[in-house]
Amino acid sequence: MGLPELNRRTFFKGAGALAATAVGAQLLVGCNASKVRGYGGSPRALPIPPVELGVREGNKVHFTLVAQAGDTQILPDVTTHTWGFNGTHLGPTLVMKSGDEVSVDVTNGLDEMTTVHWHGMKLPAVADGGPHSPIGAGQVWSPEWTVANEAATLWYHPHTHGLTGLHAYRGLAGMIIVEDEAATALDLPQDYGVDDIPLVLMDHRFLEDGSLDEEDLPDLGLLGDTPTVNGITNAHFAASTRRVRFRLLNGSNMRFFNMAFSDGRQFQVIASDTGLLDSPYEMSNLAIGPGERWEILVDLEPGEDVTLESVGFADNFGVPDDEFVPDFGMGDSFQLLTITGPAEDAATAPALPGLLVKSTVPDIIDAPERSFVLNTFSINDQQMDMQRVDVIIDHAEPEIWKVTNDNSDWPHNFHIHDARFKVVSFEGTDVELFNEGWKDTVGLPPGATATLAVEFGHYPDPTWPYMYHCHMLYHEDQGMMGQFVIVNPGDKPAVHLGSGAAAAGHEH
Ligand SMILES: [Cu+2]
Repeated sequence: MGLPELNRRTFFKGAGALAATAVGAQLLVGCNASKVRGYGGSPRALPIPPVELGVREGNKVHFTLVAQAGDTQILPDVTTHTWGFNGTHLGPTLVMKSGDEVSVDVTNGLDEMTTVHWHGMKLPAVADGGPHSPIGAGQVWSPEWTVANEAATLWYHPHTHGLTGLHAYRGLAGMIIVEDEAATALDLPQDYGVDDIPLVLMDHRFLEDGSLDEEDLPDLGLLGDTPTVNGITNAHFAASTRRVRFRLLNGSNMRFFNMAFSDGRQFQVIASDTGLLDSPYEMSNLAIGPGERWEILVDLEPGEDVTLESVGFADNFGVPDDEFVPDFGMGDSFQLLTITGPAEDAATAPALPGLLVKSTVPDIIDAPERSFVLNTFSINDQQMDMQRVDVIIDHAEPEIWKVTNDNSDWPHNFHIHDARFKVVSFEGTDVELFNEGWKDTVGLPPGATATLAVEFGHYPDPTWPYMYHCHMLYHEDQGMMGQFVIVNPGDKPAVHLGSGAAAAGHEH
């Protein structure tokens, strides 16, 4: 005697519409209109990942990271078994300066192997932390490099062969803030945790007992249904200033967020993945795919309430919205962070700087051009092979990489290690993505071709490869990844890559 199917559907549609107007995400719980769950309980203060300045002596700075397991209160009234660095969940924000000589001791306190990759950093491949740099349980890995990057928001996360998604999902992820003198001199909010706020965006699925649901969904892997910010649901930020800088990091496995404020207000985008934009761009919504970062400024009136949301992509990110296509969640809408404005007497925000950095574009006249065609779980019809070199770069100049999403109904994206790039053209799709500035990861709606002018860090080494891959982590773990080696002119890659000698059965 249940409701007729038609009525039930109508009811769900109505509930979805209510939730979409942000009357209350609570309504979403147990409702099928959206796959995304609302928040349980009352709002909790946004946790700010601890800042880690390292042990500094001049421009030498040493960091210590310990990967460990523990229990964390992601949900309001139950604990979840998670992984983290220097804590039970996520990791500290590492702060380093351009030109610093960095060393890190990464101790693996877990009971299984993992790796740590410095996403967005130009650095020698042996220090890059890809799948060739496993850290066994109880082992310590100690990479060193000099920070060649300009001021930017980068991050670190595992890059374990076939297990990157699961390890990140369990909580191994942290932010890196690179500072430089030019950026510090700008009149931008830069008081960490006060007006300069890291926001690590993720999504998870939970079982009844609060533990993480680690079952891969067909084609979607660990796409979550419950959004978290800095490791909790239903986070609230009480601003103390009228202008706030949010450093957005999409640390999710598979989800594209479409950031907007509940009242549609405009905000200023000031930085992309790997550095400041030439000038602030006023936007009212902004896509951020897995692995990407954006920095935004938002102005707040004293005492007001506003919510940072992810809203459904109007065009469903170019993904057909039908029963034959997996639901990548492109139409989902949900609240991420409720925000309260500052006190009445908070100082007025200064005028925005008109110019942030002097824009440069890589010189790509006569640059070598390569194509990468992404389809389902392969790139150029091949899947990841730890001992195959896909690309040899034997020079220090920029290259043109033409990257195509050849699937008609799946989204992908593309990340290049040891590099920064500018998107010089974006074709083959009606989806409009904001692609200004230096990036290391670009979103690819179905059919899209992004032409990238890529600058690589030049650290010739025939033995250690770098990765390029889809940063939708289930895709990466299914083999959607290739390897490039940077060598001196005329040199060839080593016969056995990285720890390949051991892998091939040779004794050291
Ligand atoms: Cu992909």
